[in-house]
Parts: sequence; C-alpha cells; structure tokens
Amino acid sequence: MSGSGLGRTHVSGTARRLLLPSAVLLTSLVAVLLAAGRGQAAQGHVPEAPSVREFTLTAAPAAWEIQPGLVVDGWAYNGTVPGPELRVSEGDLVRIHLHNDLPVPTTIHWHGIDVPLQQDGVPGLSQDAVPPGGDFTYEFVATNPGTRWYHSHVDSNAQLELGLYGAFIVEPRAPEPVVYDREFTYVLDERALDFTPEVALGGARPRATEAGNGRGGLLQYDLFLINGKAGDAIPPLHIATGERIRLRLVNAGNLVHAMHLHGQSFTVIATDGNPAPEGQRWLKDTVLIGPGERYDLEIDGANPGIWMFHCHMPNHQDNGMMTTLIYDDALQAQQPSDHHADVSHAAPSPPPAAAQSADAIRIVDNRFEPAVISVPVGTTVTWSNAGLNQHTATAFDGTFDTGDIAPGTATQLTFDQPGTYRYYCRQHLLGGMLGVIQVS
Ligand SMILES: [Cu+2]
Repeated sequence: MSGSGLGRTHVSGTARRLLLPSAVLLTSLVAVLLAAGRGQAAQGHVPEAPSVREFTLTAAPAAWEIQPGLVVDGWAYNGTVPGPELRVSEGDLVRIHLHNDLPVPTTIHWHGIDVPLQQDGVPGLSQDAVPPGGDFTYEFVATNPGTRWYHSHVDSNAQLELGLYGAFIVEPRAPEPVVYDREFTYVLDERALDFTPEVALGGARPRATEAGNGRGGLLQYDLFLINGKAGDAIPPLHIATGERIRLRLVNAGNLVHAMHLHGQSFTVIATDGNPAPEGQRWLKDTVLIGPGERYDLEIDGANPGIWMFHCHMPNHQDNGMMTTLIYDDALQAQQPSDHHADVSHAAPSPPPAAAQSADAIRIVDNRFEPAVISVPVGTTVTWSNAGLNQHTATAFDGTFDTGDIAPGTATQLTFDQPGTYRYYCRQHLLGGMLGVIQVS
C-alpha cells in the first residue's frame, strides 16, 4: 500500500522494536559491559590508583529525536539528550573542558558532587558565564561516590528544558557489597514541544497559556521522557531470572514523578547517590522522585515476565513515561524464533464483527473510534485527534506510521492495496490502543 495523504508517512520497524524488546539496545549493551567490568574489578580486589580523567563537553544546538518521526530542536552536550554519562572513580582528578557553541552564555553545575566553590558552575557567584564561542575547564577531585549529575546553571528553565543535562557516576574506590549483573541509568524529564530554541532566544512566543491542557497542567508539558525519549522509544530494562540489577533514577525535570514497577518490589539502596543504611533500605514498588533527586533501585529477578515500569501519574504515563522490565529468559522461552509471528501473536485481534464502513477515525484518549473499519481500495482515511494526548497510528507490519498526531490535528493516509492493516499507537499500545483497517 502507499500512504499518499499528508506526506508524513514513515515506514519503520517500530512495531518489531516495541514488541520484541529483546533486541540488544545500545544502552543495555553498555550496561552489561560496565557490569562485567565491575565484576572483574571486584573479584580481583585490586583497587586502581586514582587517575586523571579528561572529558570534553560541547554545548550546541542539536536535533533531538524523542520518538521515530518526532524530532525537535534542542540544545545538547555532544549532540545527545541526555548528554554522555560520565563515569569516574572516587579520588580521580576530573578535568572537563566545556566548549560553548550555543548562541547564549552557559556554565555547567556538578549536581551532588562536592567540588570547590570555583568549580560549582554558578554564574555571578563562582565564575563568569562562558560566552558563545568560549571555553572553560572545570577541575576537581571526585570525592563523594554515587549517582550524581550535571546540568547548565544559566537560565536553567530554558537550558534544561532544551536538553542540557546528563548523568555523572562516581564509582566507589572500595568494592561494593553487591556486584550487580547489569546496571541502568534513567534520567527523567518533561518536554513542552512549543518551547523551542527560538522561544528561548525571544524570537518567538509559545502557544497561549490556558488553564492547563490536561498533560502538564499550567506548565503545558506535552511529553514526559526517560533518557530523552518517549513511549516505546525508551530503551527497556533487561534482567534474567536470578539476576540482580541496579537502576539509577535521576530527575532532571521540573516535576515530581512516581515511578512504579509491576510484578515485584524493589529496594531503594541509595538516596541522592549516598548508600542507604541497612535499616533504611525501603522495599517499595513506587518511588516518588522530586526535581534534582536520585534514587538507586535494586531489582531482584524473581518473577519472570515482561513488566511495565512507568510514572504513576496517568497523564505522564499516557504521554511517554512508560517502558518495561524484560526478563530475557522469559522472552526467549515464550518467543523462540520468528519475530514477525511474535508480533502478530502479541497483538490481540479486535473482533471483526465490529467493523464499520467509515473513512474517518476519531482519536479520543486513549482509543481509536471506530477501532475497526472497512473501506474500499483507494480510500483516504483520516485520523482526527480529539483527545488531549499525543498519539500515532503505526502499522504492526511497518507499512505505515503517521508520526505524531498532535491534539487538535488530523492526519490522512490513502490505502491503495487490499488487506487487513492492524495498527497501534506508539504511546499507548500497552494500554490496548489498537485499530484495524480492512481494505477490500
Ligand atoms: Cu510523572
């Protein structure tokens, strides 16, 4: 089939990625490698001598892909949101070269790291802001181990909103009591899509402020992000039965989030990067994390399955802040070989009897109405978003993907080939937001 419509069609492997999260994602791979590296160090009991660690962070405009088909203008360190995760060991001398390629001054604050005042990154208090084109080198000894982070401290509301933040992990010098099988970092944030660099520079105005839009309330947030991504673009957590993994949560955003794991509780092992004393390790299934806070969670792999991990504020969950914890062994047991067949198997089929003759589908949060339609070949189908949330219409077999259908907008596709097209919303599949177009 072809999607002539509005020319916004993208063929993508999104369905496969979403339903087959066993695909080795880069972050998972990195986490595995890091975990392996630490395991060797701990077994060897040979503490490395403190060393000099140098990094360069270039702050510059960057294209920020929040989801396939949804790319926004941002400001980023080294081209990614979040910026690169920096890892050093306790006692290392850390030297970070900041180069400012932004059109505005900037600095970097090392959040939670006990640096000397001159290295704290607060303009007017500890240093002059670094002008456009300028450079500044931060230097400090990483004294206090744990989950830390870094972010701009100039015009923070704009510069953090546009993406200038990242995780900073200081590994303890002494071996830790537990060596984790895998380790993950999730940085939480929110995004108002109309807050562009142009708005930050005063060259444009954001949309008129109303009494909230149902998503971010007065703050008018559209999407709620983990590691700069929304919905199924977020790399899921991976575990295997019998493993113990560590998840570092960092809240780089403006709002409190209530992160909830299905299927098992977790243990809070560190607060703001500092180890929780034995008697204060909360066993919880939901942790409330405020702006600037960090929690390290230990998850024991004792209940195989694919479990949701999401913010429990429904408007956050419905607009991006939702991913999964996947037991790799459970996935392999359930889905041995044919990925494509798995996709079909995992998508429940709406009853064919519900098919209606229609070429207009209304999107109301969070469902397609009607969910099943029947049209002749050559029909142009219109999806109109009458809800408050962001949605997509994405074919399971990759034949079409409308990209983002913003609230109050519509998207059209023309169906030139007969067939049964099953599709879903990339934000809301786990909530059952599915549709079928029967073309005959
Ligand atoms: Cu939230």
